[in-house]
Amino acid sequence: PTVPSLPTKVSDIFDPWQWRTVEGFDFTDVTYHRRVQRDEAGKITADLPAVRIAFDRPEVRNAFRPGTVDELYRALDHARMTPDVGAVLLTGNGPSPKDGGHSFCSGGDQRIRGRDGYRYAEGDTAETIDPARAGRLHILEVQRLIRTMPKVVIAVVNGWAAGGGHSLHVVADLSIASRQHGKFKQTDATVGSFDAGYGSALLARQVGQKKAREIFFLAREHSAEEMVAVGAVNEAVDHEHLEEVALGYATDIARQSPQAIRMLKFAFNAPDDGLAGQQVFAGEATRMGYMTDEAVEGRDAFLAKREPDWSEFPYYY
Ligand code: S0N
Repeated sequence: PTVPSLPTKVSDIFDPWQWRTVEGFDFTDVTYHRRVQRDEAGKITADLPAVRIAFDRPEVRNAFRPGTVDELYRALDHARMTPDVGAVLLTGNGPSPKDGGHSFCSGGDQRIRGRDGYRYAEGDTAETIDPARAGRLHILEVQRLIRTMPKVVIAVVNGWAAGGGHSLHVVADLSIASRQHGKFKQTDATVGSFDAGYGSALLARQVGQKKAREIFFLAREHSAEEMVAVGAVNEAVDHEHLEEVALGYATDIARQSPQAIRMLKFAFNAPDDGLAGQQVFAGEATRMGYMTDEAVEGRDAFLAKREPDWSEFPYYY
């Protein structure tokens, strides 16, 4: 029977039964779904702690134009601020209606790029573009959000991960790839661009300097299995089971302590993120500190205009 609350099937391996569309957004370039539990009739009985955010431009191998990046940021930020979401699946819809090609993301839309200010919306011209919005590589803001959000971001690489799309999988916490269609190609240098931040340096942390340089300098195609072998991808999975396996990851993540997960994520990040990484880690530590009787004593003493009494609190546990 037709279940009215089922969302549209947005990709060949998207299972509408698992999801509801997150309302309140007018996205055109990405889709945003929340995982749900349904009863036998298909009625939603609970939200589950995972979301799915997907590029939705399969006709251009899910390249992102400026508006795509804005939408992606908004969806990720919404997921960041949703307290009962612990995992984000980042993937690409498809296959392409034009030629059946599968893609995760092929990076920046090369038709809307350049020194004339790449942050054009369609219809903008050099005369109408808001200078404050021109020429910003705001996909880097998305990378930082993925890196600093206290949730596990899983790149579900269903097809091509190229250029800036390759970098997004690198910056994700975990990557799972389609054995048949997951393909990796770092084309930045081919088109005269270069991700000199996470996309390259973090990749080198993952696969070693020589391999990372090979991936960038030669811009060759790499299979999912090859990427597993070098440590850039966690698992290669038969295409039809890719999202199912990703949901299994999300389910296992949801079994862990949220606090432990975010402290671990920020601890993994900290050595590579320098003081910015320390700040994120320390922010969480401070938040936890505020929950102790000791911190409450400091606050209460200030508010009561008295000296704090630390006698209850040892220097060593
Ligand atoms: C992904 C590749 C390897 C797939 O090859 P395949 O399967 O042979 O498909 P194609 O026939 O090449 O592609 C099918 C159709 O899709 C279009 N298309 C593909 N990728 C893009 C793209 N990135 N931009 C625009 N269109 C794309 C093709 O043109 C084709 O269209 P039709 O059917 O009309 O001919 C292969 O496609 C490939 O190599 N793609 C380019 C990958 C690439 O170099 N990406 C850019 C790398 N740099 C970055 O991402 C940095 C970011 C950036 O530069 C940027 C640019 C613009 C705006 C913002 C940014 C930003 O950073 O924020």
